[in-house]
Amino acid sequence: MRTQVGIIGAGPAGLMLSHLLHLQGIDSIILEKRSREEIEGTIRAGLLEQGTVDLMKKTGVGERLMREGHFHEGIELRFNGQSHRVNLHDLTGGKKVTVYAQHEVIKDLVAARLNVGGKIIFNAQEVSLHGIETTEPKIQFHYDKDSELQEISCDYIAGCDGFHGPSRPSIPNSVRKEYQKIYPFGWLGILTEAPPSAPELIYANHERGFTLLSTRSPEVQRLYLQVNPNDDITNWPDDRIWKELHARLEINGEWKLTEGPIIQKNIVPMRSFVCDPMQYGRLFLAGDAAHIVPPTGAKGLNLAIADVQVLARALDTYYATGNEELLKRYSTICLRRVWKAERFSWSMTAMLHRHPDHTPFEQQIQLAELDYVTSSRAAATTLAENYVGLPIEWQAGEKEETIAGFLYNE
Ligand code: RFL
Ligand code: PHB
Repeated sequence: MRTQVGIIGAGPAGLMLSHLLHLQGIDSIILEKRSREEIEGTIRAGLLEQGTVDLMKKTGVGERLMREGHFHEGIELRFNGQSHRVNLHDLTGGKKVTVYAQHEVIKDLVAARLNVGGKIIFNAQEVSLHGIETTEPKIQFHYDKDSELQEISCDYIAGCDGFHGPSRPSIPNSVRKEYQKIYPFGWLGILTEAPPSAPELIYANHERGFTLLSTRSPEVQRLYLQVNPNDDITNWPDDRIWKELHARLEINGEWKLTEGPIIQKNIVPMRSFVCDPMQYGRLFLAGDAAHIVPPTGAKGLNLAIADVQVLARALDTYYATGNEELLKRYSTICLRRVWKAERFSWSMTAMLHRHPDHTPFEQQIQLAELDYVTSSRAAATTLAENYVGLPIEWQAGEKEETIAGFLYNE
């Protein structure tokens, strides 16, 4: 088999890249180790930045998102028994965020690719990368455990295979620098069949630990509790979860949390991670394969989408003109934005969680920070512009907005 760009992984990064390349007339094949049902059913992210929504709309995959997504102009921060609204819309000159589940994004992108004959090989086994330092890199795999070895030759490989995939380790250790921080807490996430308890997302700092209240639909809500990352989900029967949620979300006044049957629950650990560079030879990493953020800033999926926008444009420039200059700068362009998102996600995590090793002094500093971001317009603006998403900076002075028209004519 041969294709121009071999893509490993059918997450948001791999699928969006394949979709953008198709719009630019560039051929790709996606290799995914899981089944279509699995990738379309995995519950993960929920919050899309304005730029992600705009890209989906502009490239023809935003129809259901515009119909079923929930558009939010603000978020609520709770601490010391009080509630404070951060008006994202006013503070950012009219930007919003959208709640639309990651697996719905996946369904829309898979459908868009398959509708136009796009090639996604599901259940691909033992995927491996070869010759990434040559001009004809190859991806090998098996259709299933007992079938013979297959090979795809390509011009470039996009490693969109998440944190545990084979792409990042294909970059030699001597070239790759990795930065990591492991947090001493995890998130217990639930889905519940209940009506919304609040019109906007609530991020709550409480002495018992952090809580986030988010939504999915008028019938299903998504909530998270800070827990010990090594805790077992069997220690969390439903009544314990509700008791904890009520306690941590309580405020002085009328507000009440609405309960419902819990239909899904799990615990995920939290880490920050960056791989530098994000490219080597003819291999380009995108999304979680290159970087991880703790979910408090809601940036992971959005960063994955920003990476592949840069990669799609760089590949388009190369195929149209033979100029490799943007491809060479791929990692540098992406990492600038990645590190800002890392900083924001780390700072939201630090501000909102209970840290097991914090002294009373550090707890007071944390409350002072929350007081500051909810009482100073300058501090609230900093939070808001990061939360709705920073632009891609192609080079000094040239931001995302100036590029959108070039890529996709509306
Ligand atoms: P993915 O989604 O992990 O997709 C990688 C794909 O590669 C496949 N794969 C392989 N395929 C072939 N061969 C192999 N050997 C392979 N190994 C792996 C996998 O099966 C998979 O299909 O990476 P991608 O595309 O980079 O997307 C990243 C996002 O999924 C991730 O950053 C977000 O989910 C993070 N995240 C959030 N991001 C947001 O922008 N907004 C949010 O509100 C948000 N909330 C969250 C989150 C992540 C969470 N968890 C579960 C960590 C909330 C949570 C709880
Ligand atoms: C979600 O709805 O899953 C969600 C929202 C905001 C976050 C993280 C997750 O910061």
